[in-house]
Amino acid sequence: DEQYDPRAVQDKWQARWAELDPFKAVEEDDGRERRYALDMFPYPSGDLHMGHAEAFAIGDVPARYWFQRGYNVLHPIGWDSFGLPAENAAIKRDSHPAEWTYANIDTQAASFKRYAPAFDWSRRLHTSDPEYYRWTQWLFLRFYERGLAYRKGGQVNWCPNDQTVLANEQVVGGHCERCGALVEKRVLTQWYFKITEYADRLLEDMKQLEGKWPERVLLMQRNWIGRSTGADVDFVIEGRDEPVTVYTTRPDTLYGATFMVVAADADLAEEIVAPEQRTAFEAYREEVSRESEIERLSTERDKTGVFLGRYAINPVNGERIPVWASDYVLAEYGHGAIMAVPAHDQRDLDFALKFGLDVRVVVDTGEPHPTETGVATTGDGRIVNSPAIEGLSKAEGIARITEVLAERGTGKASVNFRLRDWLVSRQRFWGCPIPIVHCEACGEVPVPDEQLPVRLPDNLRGADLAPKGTSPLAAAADWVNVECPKCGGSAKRDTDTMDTFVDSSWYYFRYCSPDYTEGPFDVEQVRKWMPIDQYTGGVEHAILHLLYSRFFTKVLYDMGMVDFTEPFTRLLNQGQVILNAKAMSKTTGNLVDLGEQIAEHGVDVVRLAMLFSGPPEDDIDWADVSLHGMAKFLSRVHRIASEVASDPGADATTGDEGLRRVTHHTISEATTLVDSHRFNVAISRIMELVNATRKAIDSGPGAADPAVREAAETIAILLSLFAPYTAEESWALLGRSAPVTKAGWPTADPVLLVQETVTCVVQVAGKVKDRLEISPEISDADLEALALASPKVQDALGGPPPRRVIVRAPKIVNIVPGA
Ligand code: ANZ
Ligand code: ZN
Repeated sequence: DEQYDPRAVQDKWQARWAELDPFKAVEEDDGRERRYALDMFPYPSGDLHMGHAEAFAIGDVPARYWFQRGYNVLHPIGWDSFGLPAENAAIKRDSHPAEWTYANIDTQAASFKRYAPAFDWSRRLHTSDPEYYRWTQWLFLRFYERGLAYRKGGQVNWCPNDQTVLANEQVVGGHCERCGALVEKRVLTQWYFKITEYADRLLEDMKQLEGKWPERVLLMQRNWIGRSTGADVDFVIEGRDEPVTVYTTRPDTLYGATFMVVAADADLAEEIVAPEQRTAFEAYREEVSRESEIERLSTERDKTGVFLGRYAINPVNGERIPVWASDYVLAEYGHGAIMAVPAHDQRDLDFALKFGLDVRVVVDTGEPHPTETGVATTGDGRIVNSPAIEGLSKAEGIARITEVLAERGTGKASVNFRLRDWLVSRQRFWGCPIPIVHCEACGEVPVPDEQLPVRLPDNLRGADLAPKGTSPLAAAADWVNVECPKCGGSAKRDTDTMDTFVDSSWYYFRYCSPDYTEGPFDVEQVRKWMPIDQYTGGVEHAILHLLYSRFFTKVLYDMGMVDFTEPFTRLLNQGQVILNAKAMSKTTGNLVDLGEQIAEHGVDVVRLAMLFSGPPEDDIDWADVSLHGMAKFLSRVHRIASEVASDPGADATTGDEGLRRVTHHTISEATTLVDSHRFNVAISRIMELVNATRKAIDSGPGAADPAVREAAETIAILLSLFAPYTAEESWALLGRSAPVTKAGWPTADPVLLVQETVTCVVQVAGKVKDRLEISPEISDADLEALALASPKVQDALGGPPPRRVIVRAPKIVNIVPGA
């Protein structure tokens, strides 16, 4: 018979689904429970690629499952449509970034419609629409009012290629997260969001996510926030009035501090360097300014530094210790200066050994002296050479010395975070304008809400947008020059735009009421839909997007706009699609074209291959995937549906019990497997059901048996989560009306789940001695053991072991007794 072509039914069903619009979320309460399934929204960088195909196939499974279960499901789609690639394309083509952006969105939307995730298209949004970014600006102003958006000067990360500043989170291993260029430092005045004010809560609230988010994402967030506890200790510097404070996690080692190190690029180093050391210091600082943070913190590198010609006084013993400058101390962490304890800190030890500085053991860990081994002893032990805390353990020592310092007024307990404030301004055009006006008389003035949105000018294009280190918006004179909203005097608009991560920090709220005009979202709708039950997306967002979104949610909570503090209840990170173990992403280029794959194999085959290849978290090597196998399976499904010879509504209970048992076992297992995201295993169970059904048709009760219909309908419904076109086509062949998506998830009949038994006859020397109730699937070996263990058989055999045992599972066991 001719092979089914999954491509043949796509157009028909796509049109039919568009008509039925089956995936619309219902705003009103209709008695159904709600579920919110969200996929990380795409950036419109051309057509959809293989990575999208995987992510959206995975994200679609829970959405379709919940539809089947009768929930009121919100599964929206939109575009993260501001950003640099659009601007670079516009420069190249002498056009406006909007042209490229919206053309790509149209392309992706068309591809999505064919790929057919169960989206509610009516909620579609684009972050570059003024209707959307009006509210991004509104939120910025609320942050501003709360002191959470502020401007400050200082050293920032600068991408020399993209000609813009970057947030710390966008610097990966010292390189620009987007283009890979080596990031430089510049001193600039920029806008920041005060995410550090939420550091404790970002950490604390992770308790809500334990076991629901991937452990590695939680770990990455925890490390990024980097909470550390210790003490601030004040050291007097000879010849300086103000003491210098250092932050230490090991105040118990204070007596072992043999020198102090100041960050080479900290103002303090510049201020205290002695005249005779200035030339050496300045040369060194110049060298350091060219290094990345990663290089600076590396423990592998040889230590470098310069003596500042000054001395500090240890507050506990009055000892005079030299002050050095080095790059391994960071200006922006703690106080930009440390007390160095070479015996118990490896970096300090490396430094001391290189420059011949003292090493004094103050914690006896039982290990050899660090100068002998070159290894600092960092573990617990008995504190020595430390009059105020002699003999204590590490923990006791930390507690006690902190008290002593506090009593003397030379120190206190302290908490530090690695997390820095989020730098949000960008010197680029295609982003959300910062709604602030700078007035000569009034300073920073927020644009009044009723004047929002501050729209991007539409007369800039092509070369006007070329990166030059300052915002292209500055060139639009008629846009920049405005009346001050406060005093009416002449003022200028802020010409920076926001980091696009600001746009994506709140889009999922907007989906709950995408056309709302009274605010960023309708508080009531958000209360009904959120938090999000399932969020699916790439692990590349493990820090950036997820941390920022969590921060936004907490601010909205504090504003009284939402009643939860974590936006994403469950998170699933899909793996990557690779080819012969080479990463296939937008940066490395697409080695396999999704459009071509779909044209050749059809949507269902591609989706099924994505889902069947392994657990959703694992990478998929496209070279290992059997598209032919997927097509063959779908063909078998289709053939079964076309052969079923009973009427819809036939009474399944009158059908073949063996097949019914397989069907109901499959339902039961598929339910558990989908619930636990083991989609690939769920698909193998469906495959087994297909095999059993084939067998029932060919060599069992036949195509007219109602159990065969029951199996075929079950296959169609279960398969609708993974291969929607074939599922729908099968459903139609079975005489059912579309859409299969809402057929309802089948429930397993518990009676059919109970293990069936058959009776096995056990003969000894040709005489029936026992009857055993056993599983029909029992192995010969198990049955033999069971038969020999029977007391009646043992009686009949007497003492000696049997001569032969002939097993015909599951019906009969024949035993020939021994002599
Ligand atoms: C003395 C000491 C003795 C330290 C010892 C450690 C072990 P975390 O956990 O990351 O907070 N430190 C402080 N400020 C620093 C800076 N700006 N740049 C580089 N290092 C800095 O680490 C805190 C520890 O890192 C501090 O505790 C300090 O070294 C160093 F046996 O002080 B410690
Ligand atoms: Zn003014």
